[in-house]
Amino acid sequence: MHLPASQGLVPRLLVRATSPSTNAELVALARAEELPAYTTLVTEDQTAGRGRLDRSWVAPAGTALAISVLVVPRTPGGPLPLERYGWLAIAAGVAMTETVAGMLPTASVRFKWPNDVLVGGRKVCGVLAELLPARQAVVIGAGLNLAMTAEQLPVTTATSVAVAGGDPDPDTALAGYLGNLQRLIDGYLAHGADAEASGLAGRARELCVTLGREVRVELPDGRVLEGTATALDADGRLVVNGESVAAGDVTHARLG
Ligand code: BT5
Repeated sequence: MHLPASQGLVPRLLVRATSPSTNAELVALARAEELPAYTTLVTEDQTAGRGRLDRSWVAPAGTALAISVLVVPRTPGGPLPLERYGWLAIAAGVAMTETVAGMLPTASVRFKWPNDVLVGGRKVCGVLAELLPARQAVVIGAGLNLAMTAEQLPVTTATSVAVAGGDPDPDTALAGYLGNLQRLIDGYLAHGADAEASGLAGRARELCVTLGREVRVELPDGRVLEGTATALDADGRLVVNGESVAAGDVTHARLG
């Protein structure tokens, strides 16, 4: 893969011809050796991609990017408190939403809390953040559908940059994403993990398709919460019927 625009945007860019899972590979590397913050591992051929809750992420070789970035969050006051980590994954969703919007200027590109990027209501990217407790770091993975044809889409709810009519250039996508991600996360951390003050919360609200919708949230403990999603709270949790939810599967009752 030829990535001239992306090279130099991060301290270390590891490009793999193939990888079982860029998240799994970067987590293993980060455990084994000291890596600089924003070390990035990328491939166009991920063979055992991971979604959340043991689901899988699937893309034919050469049609998508799997990107994993090591984030080592430090605020001016010290390490990032654990409850403030939620904004890091949201920053990745926002960064990718901005990137895809730049590649598809006439499309409706929106962020679906907590981890999806949608084009015209269809999923073009999923984000998976995996915490490394010992190192107080997190690996943030993003799978982006680029050159997939309509026939190659793995599920009917998916789309790709090419299907949406854009130029599926991996270097444009990666450079845009890495630039946006570092700007958003560095700003958030420099403001002492205050998402409101850094502008991250405002940007997320602007792009988030979930707010104001009737939603059904399947919580990890099996409970189901139904109601209107009204806000993102200070920790990046979704507020539904006045209750904050940290992670769950959100279905929009009405998509429009
Ligand atoms: C996600 O999970 O959306 C997170 C996906 C993260 C993938 C990246 S790629 C780089 C890094 N390395 C990894 O191993 N993973 C990360 P979730 O919300 O659980 O969505 C998974 C569901 O999305 C699946 O059950 C399918 O229904 C659907 N799906 C699978 N592949 C897809 C694709 N290419 N495009 C759209 N939807 C897909």
